[in-house]
Amino acid sequence: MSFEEALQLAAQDKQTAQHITAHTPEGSIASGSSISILSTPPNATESEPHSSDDLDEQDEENTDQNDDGRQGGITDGISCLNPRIRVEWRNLADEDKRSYVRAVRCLMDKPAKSNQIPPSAGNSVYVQLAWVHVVMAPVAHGTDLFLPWHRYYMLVFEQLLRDECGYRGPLPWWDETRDMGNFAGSGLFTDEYFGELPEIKDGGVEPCITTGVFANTTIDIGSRTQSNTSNSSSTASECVTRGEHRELTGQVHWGWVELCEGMTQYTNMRECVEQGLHAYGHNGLGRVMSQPATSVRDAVFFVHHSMVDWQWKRWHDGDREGRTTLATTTAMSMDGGAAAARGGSETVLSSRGLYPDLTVADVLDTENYRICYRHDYS
Ligand SMILES: [Cu+2]
Repeated sequence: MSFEEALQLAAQDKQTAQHITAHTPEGSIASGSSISILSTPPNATESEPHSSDDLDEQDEENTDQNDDGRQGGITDGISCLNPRIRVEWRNLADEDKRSYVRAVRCLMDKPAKSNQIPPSAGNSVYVQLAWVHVVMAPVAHGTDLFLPWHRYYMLVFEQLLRDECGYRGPLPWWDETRDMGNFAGSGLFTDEYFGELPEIKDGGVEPCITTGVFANTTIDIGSRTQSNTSNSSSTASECVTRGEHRELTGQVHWGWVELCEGMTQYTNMRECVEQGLHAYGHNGLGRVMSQPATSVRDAVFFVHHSMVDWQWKRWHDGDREGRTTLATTTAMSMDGGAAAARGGSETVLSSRGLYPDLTVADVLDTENYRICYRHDYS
């Protein structure tokens, strides 16, 4: 989507908003099934500080003051008392940057959890995680589930870092608008961290990543039959290549952030985010990152999607009372199970068993007692 097209979408969005205002006396989003996620949390009387659910669980280390004084994710089972903070890459201490990329690399080197997916030998935890993205790609892109499923996916990723690789630092996000047209200058693409990001001009060939913590990795996801991509230029067993296409990264400007968060309808905002900064960031980083299903092969995926999540969070903060439901989400199957019948905010978000499912309602507000995080700035 070009920025001009996004402006048109914004104009339509405003007309729709006026239309709704004219026909509903309350003037709010017309949804009969709005679910307030802040009201009446389940088991409120039990007030357990920790849920038994793995994904909700806040580690002992993390519910108390950490060694380094960092706090985060403190919840009393009712509200999010002290959220974990996701830190923009440049605001992370060098030591945290190093331990973050090492922890991600650790997921790549760690043998797959037994009896877990996918069922083939020689896989790593990271490949399992990437595989989950491949199988979920058709429902998790181009639909209203794009934002909630990827939020859940980021939480699964964070929990794997903690459980499998002992990571205790904050999850980083990358404010790409600060690097418009020069992603290479972001500080991510150095020998110490993600490795090189060469500029690719017309017809240039993107090299394999041979420097940095992820040098010479392949991330073989195996069969790509479910990857839902028509472009076969990135086969799963090839090296991970990367290159900056500045005609695309040059589109990553702050105007998108404000335009998307100005939308009144969830679906319009989602489309604006997905086809705006999300798409330009992916495509601007070359052929591995531009594959919708298999882009997780490049670990930079996660700092990118952390930024996408930040955009949704900003939108939600614009109207915390009203933006508490995905009014138009219909029932979709994420796992083929019985949960498929439930739609809207009750739609189940699945990681195919890596961690317990959550629902859309669980992740609509990052500052609820279940997921309890926010970003270092908005
Ligand atoms: Cu995705």
